[in-house]
Amino acid sequence: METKTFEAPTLEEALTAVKRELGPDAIVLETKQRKHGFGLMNKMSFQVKATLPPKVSSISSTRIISRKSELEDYLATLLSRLIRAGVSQKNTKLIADGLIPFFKEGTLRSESEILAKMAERIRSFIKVAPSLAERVQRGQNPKVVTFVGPTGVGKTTTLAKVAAETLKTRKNRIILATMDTYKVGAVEHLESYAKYLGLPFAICKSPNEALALVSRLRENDLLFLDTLGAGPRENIKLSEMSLLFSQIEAETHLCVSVTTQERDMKDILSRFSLFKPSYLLATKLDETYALGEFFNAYVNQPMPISYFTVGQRVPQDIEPARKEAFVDRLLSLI
Ligand SMILES: Nc1nc2c(ncn2[C@@H]2O[C@H](COP(=O)(O)OP(=O)(O)OP(=O)(O)O)[C@@H](O)[C@H]2O)c(=O)[nH]1
Ligand SMILES: [Mg+2]
Repeated sequence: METKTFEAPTLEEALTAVKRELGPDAIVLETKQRKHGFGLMNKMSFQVKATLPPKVSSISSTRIISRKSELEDYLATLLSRLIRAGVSQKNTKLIADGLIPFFKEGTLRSESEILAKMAERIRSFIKVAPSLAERVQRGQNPKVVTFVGPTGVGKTTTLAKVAAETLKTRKNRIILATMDTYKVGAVEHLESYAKYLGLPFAICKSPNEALALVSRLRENDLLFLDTLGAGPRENIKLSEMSLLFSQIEAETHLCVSVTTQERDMKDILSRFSLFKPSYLLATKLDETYALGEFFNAYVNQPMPISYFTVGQRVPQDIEPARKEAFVDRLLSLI
């Protein structure tokens, strides 16, 4: 708003002129007394510079517009983080679609509200299960727990971590056994964990030996059975093992490394579905910031996630799967 100058013989008259022209809200910026002429002939006058306050509505609307675009920028930043993490365009849109109505309604008024809504939206695509230790604590333990999956994803290491966690509940006698008598050093690998944890250890050279071991289990025993890694194309190995597990009613955790490409992960999920796994177990979260491909492969899966493994150390590098931890990692917040 421009300033205007008013002049009158008295200050009062100048201010009245300001009020008449600019109204009661006028802001006086400056007043000056001026002398005209010399000696007895001089005359005084008063000059007032005034302006109007900026319209309240124009302030608030510009603020709302600028705030709105800041918030839109923030939403765009979060969405680009998802894309950078490998979440597909389709899934990113699916996540964003859940936020847009709230945006339009004006319900999301700060960055933290947007983040919370987005986290809630992502959480809605994920299912997690209580940890085995929690279920054991409640007396809901299975008799046999197995870990299946492709070679090298961390099945043996994870088995030792979960056994160690369950051991803390002191509810059951825990036994470790392996069916992996093919790979050099595989027996010694699990045996060394059994020794470390002070647990009994057994070797099953065939499905029949595994069946016999299970039949000898006592009430409340909990057997952790390690399997040999099978590539998704090794159908015979997979079929033999799945047949055995269906006979012994094992609780099966399908282990996948989150570093696996989406296409391969989908292939693994479909080939290992013959085990009817109860849980998906996500390994090696420490090895990547890009959880998007895992998310894409997982989105339509019915299985809850049981654990996240986050490093090589046994027993500490494992967490019961938590939706919040997954979202934080997916959005690179931790
Ligand atoms: N960085 C990282 N490495 C892991 C994790 N879990 C396991 N590993 C490592 O992955 C490698 C393979 O682990 P194993 O437990 O032998 O994997 P496996 O699935 O039993 O392998 P096979 O029996 O050969 O199929 C080892 O070097 C582990 O230390 C994890 O969460 N993070
Ligand atoms: Mg192994």
